[in-house]
This record gives sequence, C-alpha cells and structure tokens, in this order.
Amino acid sequence: MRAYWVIFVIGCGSAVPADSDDPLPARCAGPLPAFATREAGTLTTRCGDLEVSARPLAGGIIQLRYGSVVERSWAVVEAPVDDPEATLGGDGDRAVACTAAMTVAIDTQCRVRATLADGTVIVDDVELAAGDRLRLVRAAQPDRVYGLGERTGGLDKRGRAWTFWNTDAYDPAHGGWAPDQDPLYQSIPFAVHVNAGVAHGLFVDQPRRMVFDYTDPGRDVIDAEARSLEQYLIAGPRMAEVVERYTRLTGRPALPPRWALGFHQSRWGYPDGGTLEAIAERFRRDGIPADALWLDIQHLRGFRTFTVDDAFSQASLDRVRALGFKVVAIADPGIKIDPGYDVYESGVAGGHFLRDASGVFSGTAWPGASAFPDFSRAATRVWWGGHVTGLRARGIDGIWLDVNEPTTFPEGGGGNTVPDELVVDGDGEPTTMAAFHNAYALEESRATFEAIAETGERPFVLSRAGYAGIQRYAAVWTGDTPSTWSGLAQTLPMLLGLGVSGVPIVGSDIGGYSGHASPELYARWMALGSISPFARAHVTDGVPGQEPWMFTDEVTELSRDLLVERYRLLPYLYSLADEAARTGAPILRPLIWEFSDDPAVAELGDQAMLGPSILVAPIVQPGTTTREVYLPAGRWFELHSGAIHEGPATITVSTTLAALPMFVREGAILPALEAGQLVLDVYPGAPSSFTLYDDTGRTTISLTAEADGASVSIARSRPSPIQVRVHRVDTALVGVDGATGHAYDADARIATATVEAANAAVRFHYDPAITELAPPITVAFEVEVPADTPGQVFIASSATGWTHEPLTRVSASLARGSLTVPRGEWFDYKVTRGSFDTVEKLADCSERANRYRFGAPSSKTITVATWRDRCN
Ligand code: MIG
Repeated sequence: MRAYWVIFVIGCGSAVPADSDDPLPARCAGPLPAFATREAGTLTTRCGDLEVSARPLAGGIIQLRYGSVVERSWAVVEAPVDDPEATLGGDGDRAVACTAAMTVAIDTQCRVRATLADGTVIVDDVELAAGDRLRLVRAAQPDRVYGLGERTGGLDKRGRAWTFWNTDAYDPAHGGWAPDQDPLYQSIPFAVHVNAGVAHGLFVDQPRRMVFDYTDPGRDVIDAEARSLEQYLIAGPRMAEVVERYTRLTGRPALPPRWALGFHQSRWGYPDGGTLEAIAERFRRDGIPADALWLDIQHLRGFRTFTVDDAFSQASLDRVRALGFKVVAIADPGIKIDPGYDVYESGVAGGHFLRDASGVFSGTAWPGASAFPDFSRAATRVWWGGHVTGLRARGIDGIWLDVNEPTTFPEGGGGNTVPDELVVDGDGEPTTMAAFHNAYALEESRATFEAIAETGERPFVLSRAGYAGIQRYAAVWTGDTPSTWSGLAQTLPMLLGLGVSGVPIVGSDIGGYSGHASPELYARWMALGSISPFARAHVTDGVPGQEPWMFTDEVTELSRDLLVERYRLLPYLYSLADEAARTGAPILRPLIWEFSDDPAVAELGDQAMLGPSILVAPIVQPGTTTREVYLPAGRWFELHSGAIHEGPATITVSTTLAALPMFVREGAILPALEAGQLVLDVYPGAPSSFTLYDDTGRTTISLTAEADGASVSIARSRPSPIQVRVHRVDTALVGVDGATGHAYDADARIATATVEAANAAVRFHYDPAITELAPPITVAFEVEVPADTPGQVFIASSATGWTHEPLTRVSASLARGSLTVPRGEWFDYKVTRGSFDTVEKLADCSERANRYRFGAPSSKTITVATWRDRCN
C-alpha cells in the first residue's frame, strides 16, 4: 500500500491562522453558509475533496468526522443518539454546532475550532492534509495530556510523539521493552486533555497506524494512515466525567470474578502438574494468600493452542483446585498448521483463518508455521469461543491471551506481525489487516469473553494487546517489563495511564519479566503489585521462579504481610471494581483524578490513589531508606496507625524493605475483611458515602462528622454483622446509639460498634477533638526463645534509645510484653537478655540484621534462634 501524499492541503507551515483571535460564535441560529449542509443532527461541510462533519451526541460528546469514508467501529458500543438540545447553523461564514458543553465552528477551509462552554479552545485546526493519509495540525495545545493507553514515560504525555500500532515490544538487550520504548502492545487513542484544571477528552476512533505528536509545544499533530478520522470531543469538566462518557461510548469495564482480584502466581512455564501442586501446597503451607496459578505455553502439546499436555493430568489440576486455586491457561492466536490437529482442521474447514493469495496465510509463531484466526468474522469468534468453553469444561477458569498483536517471528527475531494487506471479513464489510490490526486482540478478547459469559459465569480474561474498548472484555498487564529498577519505576505511571484510558484492571509482572530480580527489587515490586488492581508474579523461562519464597526469608515474610493486607482490603478493591464497571473510574488513579485543583499533583507519577480514599506511595528506587510523600490539602491518617498529617504537606517517611506508605483521606469509608468478618473503617469529615459491593449486592454507607461524634448509616437488603470502627477517637467514647455493642480502644484511639440490622443508623458520641497528631503507641511483642534460655528476655529498640526493656516470661519458651513507640513510624529492634553481650544471633551464630516493626496496633510472634553468649 503506497500512501499518496497530500492530495489536498490548506493552511501552511507554521503560520498561525488569521482568525485565531476571532470571537467565539455568538449564536448557532444564523443561516448555514453555502459550503455546509445539515441533515438530521449532523452538520457537514465540504472543501474541495474533503468533507468534515460535526454531530452533537446526547451526553456531552461531539462527533467529528474528517473524510467521507465511514468504516465500522470496533470500539463504539453505544448507538449514537443526537443531542436533542444541540443547534446547528451559521455564524457569518462559519458553520457552527452548539451544545450546552461545547461549540464547534468549521470555517470555509474545513478547519475546526471547538470551544468549551467556558471559552477554552480545545481544537484549533491550522493545517489539514488529506489523501491516502490524514494529517491534522492543531494549535491550542492543552496544558496537560493524560491517558493514551499503555505508555512509557511520565504521567503527563506531552513532549513526545506516540504511535498507535500494537507491537510485541520485546527488545533482547533488555529482556523486555526498552526504557521509553513506544509503541507497546496496546493502542488506545484516547487522551484526557486538561486546561487550567478543566478536563475534556479526545478519542480518535481509528485502528490503523496513527501518531499523536505532542513534541511541538504550540501545536499537536494527528497523523493517520487513513482516509478518514472519526473523533469524539468529550466534555468534562472533571476527569471522572470524561472517562464516564468515554466508557459509555466504548463500553464499561467488565467486573471480574472476585478471585481475579486475589494474588496470582505464574512463570514461563511450570513443567508439569506435580510442580503446580507443589507450588499450590507451598502457598498454603506458608500462609501466603493466593487465588490462581497460571499455565504458560509449556502446558500445551507442542505449542498447540487449546491442548493440555499429558504432563498436566486432570487429577493433578483437580488437586490444585482442591487447594482452592483457580487455573488460568494461555491461548495464543497462532494455530499450528498441522493436519490432524482438530483446531487447525476445523479452522480450515470453517474458513476461519486469514488468507493470502496462496491460501491460508502462514506465519511463524511458537508452534512454527501457524495460521491466524480472523477475529473480525462473527463465525470465527463463535468457533474460537467453542474451544474456549471446551477448555473451561476441562477446569480451566480463566484465559490468558498473549502475543495477540498478533505477533509473528521473522527470521532474525524481534516481534513482527501478519502482513497489512491480508483481507479480513470485517463482520461482512471486508477490509484489510491494516485497518484491523489494532483491533485484532479486542475481537479475540470479545470472542473469549462472550464464550465464557454464555455459560452464565463471570469471565476472567487477560489480554496483552488491545484497542479502545478492551476494558469490556479483559484485564491488561504491561507485558514484558524488564526486571530492572527502570522497569519498576515506569510501571506505576503506565498503570495510571491505562486507568485514565478506561482500563481499570491492570497490573505488571511482579518481579519483572526478564528475571533474576534482586531481593530488594522483588520486595519493592511486590509492594506495587499488592496495590495493583491485577496482582500477578510472573517471569520468563530459563531463569529462577519468582514465587515469594525464592528470595530471602525477609522477602517471603514481607510478601506475606503485603498480600495479607491486600486480602484484608479486598472488599474495598472489589467495590472499586464494581465502581469501575458502573462508571469507568480507574481503581488505581493518579492524584490529579481526585485533586484536580492542586497543581502540585499534575505530574505526580510515583504516588497514586487506590480508589477515592487511600493514597499510596510505593518505593521504586534502589537503596531507598526514606521517601517524600506529597499529601494534598486535607487531613490524612496513616493507614495502619491512625497517625495524622495535615495536608498540603510533603512529608518524609522511612522506608524499610517492608514499607508501603499508605495514607487515608478524611471522609474515607473503607470496608475490610478481618477473620472472616466485615469491618468498616471510617474517618469522619465532610459528609461522604461509599457503595460497598459483594456478591450478594450493594450496600450504601454514609458518614458524617458531628460536633459531638459521628453518624454512620448503612443501607442494604439483608442483615449480617458488621463492625464499624471510627478513627480517631482521642478521648473516651461517651456512647453509641443504634448498635448492638460498642467498645473503645484508648491506645489505638478507635471506637468500635457492632451493627446487625440491614438498615442501620449508628450514632457515635465522643469529643472529636484531636489531642495530638501522632501520640505514642504501645506495640505488643511475643517472642519464642529456646526453652533452656536462662533469666529474663528484653527488647532493645531504636524507639527507646536502645535501652533493654524487659518482657514477661510466660513460659520456658515464650516471653511477652510491650513497648511504647512513635505512632506510624518504623523502628529497629533486637531481642536480648539484658545487654548486647546476650543479644540474639541467627541459628548459625552469625550477626542478625536489626529486626524492624511499625508503630501501629498489630501483633507478631518472632523466634529467637540463639544468643550471643551461646555462640563462641
Ligand atoms: O514470545 O508465552 O509477554 O508473559 O511468558 C513470548 C511466553 C511469549 C510473552 C508474554 C510472556 C509469556 C511469553 N510470551
């Protein structure tokens, strides 16, 4: 395909259009200019060969089309409805479309100028070039650009050109994608532009090769290998509204089954069922929570998709499931060309594969010569779906769609794809792979999702590649992120960008894909993973596994703690997934999503909000002992201890290897699960509410601070016990109305009440005055010692200036006691018998690194191996 370059050009060079200072169209009521026509709700203008039209849609969106070729959309699910309030007309020599939110004016040269109701210019065409490709140069660059799907770089996407072309981004030099590599696997041509805190969206629905270029500060360029561009201008004013509208257009995110939000363990590839069983048993034995084990291409018979090698017996998979694990299996699109293999044969018989002049197109994938299904064809999606349900019937719970750019391996390595000129069905409107490429994985995901949904189950599909709308069917992971600090640091902004792009269920390979992560890197990655919507450890083949116990005891233990905490918060995460499914809001969001008026967070990409209420500040740099955390305006409570910080403030927190700084925003309502019981941690402030979701339905919880306490109301359809915990209550609890019981913990500074009724109004009475932001707290110790340990046992800690504080010996091998330490801070300690001459040592008598703990209510049993005076 040769691109004819520029049939039609107007405007030129860098000249700023003469009308850039023209007043906004005063009205839309004037007569239509001669170059424009109006048909139903669409305004169409013509300039030479080019046609540009504007169609206001109900719900704060204006659809713009450049070019007259109308191609079917793979992204848009909502049949467009004209905006009944819109007016179409003329304003002098411009054709105008006016809506409550936006105005579009098109001049005699078909240049579009769009403004928001507040007068902000959001589209200002200065140059259009159309032909076999389309190039738009626009002035009025937004202050900030967010989203654009899966991208390297910072949160704000200005300053670079971004390519939309799904790519197997593997670079052998890095063992994954290279720092700053572009494009990666997903193409989501949706940006949230922000001007002076006001957000609007631009979605260009074109799956062909395309570039958004933001490198020139004065002008944006959209350059597509397409004869037409369908665009949607989406009104805000907040990011939440833009993404709500965008996901109404392209489909709301699928709600995954609850287990999908648990922890997942994967590697390329567990060799047999026995290994899988051993991994499953180890998780249970070590008390590390996990919900799913993954089968990479090793489980296939000779890389044949939808087969399971004999090494993975049904009995073995059943035993894994009996231990409470789900099993997710990979399904690659490259189908081995192999007469005798039923998937290939039925694919040929049904005409399901892409074809070239010589017959079924053959490309090289893992099985060698492979055929590729045409997922743009309804019958092919049904055929694929039949194989998916076949796997499901064999006990595979979820499907992992990999290499679906689709990847082919050319001679010499490096990811390539099938030829652009192959013809595809296009659901009865034939086109080519050039037009379908970026949507290939979307339709593969659709086929997979719909087949499982058909069985009545809620599907879980993970897809590497995708296009706008992928959120309807699949979770997304960031592909082959190298196991490097740079890989880790680029991950959080990438997850945030995906979230803003309407894809809420996102994660990265915990530990990185290339492998050999250091214990420190793995620990930090586990912390980020533990707050990622999708949390899966994975690694390439031929390197050590990245199970939590493959590093040091310290890393095993902190991984367990991080995952236990994730599981404690699962009711919150699950509710956020429900919110995402209802509104499109990301689970992990940039701070700018919540604090659009705070310029300090506009580019903040190393912190995030987990839902509306928890600020997280993972550590993504090596050798970190402290990190700065920015807290926007308002009151913040350190999650575990209740220590208070008044924002706006930049605080410095210490970062032991186990640290994952998390702060709760005033007004928060956090559902959690503790010992099988539902708990609501509430932080009264301005009236707030939260919708709790579980598989029985939704519960609406409202919270208000009162002059003498707090009110909590709970509205749900059936009764069951809930514990409500109010943070913070610094002086005694006077009483609680509307609960079956209540208690006050003076050290934790928490008031607790138990509620049983379906609909409850609980009133806590206490003096809400905060006496001290972070009063000291008492932490309990339980120390197991060798039974023949003589005398008393002590704790020496940095919190008390390394003096030796006695515990009570409750039995020969157990001592208990407590220490008063700074609330919400880490401290170091060691166990002694009263002096450093008797300090604890490791079993091999080597010096033990300091133990550390956090100043928060918690209990932990530790074990002393031996003592210094026993080692010689
Ligand atoms: O060509 O299935 O990103 O997660 O382990 C590599 C093997 C194919 C790439 C995926 C990776 C997976 C690997 N796959």
